[in-house]
Amino acid sequence: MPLPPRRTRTAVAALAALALTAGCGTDEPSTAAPTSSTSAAPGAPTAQQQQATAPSTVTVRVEDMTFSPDELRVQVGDTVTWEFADGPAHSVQGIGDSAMGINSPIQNAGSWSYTFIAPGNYRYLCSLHPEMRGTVVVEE
Ligand SMILES: [Cu+2]
Repeated sequence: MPLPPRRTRTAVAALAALALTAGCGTDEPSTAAPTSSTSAAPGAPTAQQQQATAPSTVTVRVEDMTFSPDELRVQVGDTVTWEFADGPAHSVQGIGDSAMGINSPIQNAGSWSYTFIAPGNYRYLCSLHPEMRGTVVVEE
């Protein structure tokens, strides 16, 4: 007895509306239009997009018991790759809540990458050698 038939009717109506909307969209040749308009007309209101540079990758060498460079500046969206090339094994371990995602395995060869998606100052150390420290400054 608890289920009123009204709910079902509403759901059916919503589904029908969705189907109608989808039908409208597929009728128009809308797939070709946006592609040609964006490539043909580099419009004026895209100043913010033009300012943003393409994401890049910056490399930090892990050797001689140091991170080199031990401080670097990147933009939001950039990736930092740590290249491990030392006898002893090291890790990259973020310091503090905002750097929790920086957490590489312990390794003495190969590389590990992290993409920074929020601005801020990220400090990190090697969990095996806490005197090994570095900073990544991520700018908007
Ligand atoms: Cu280390």
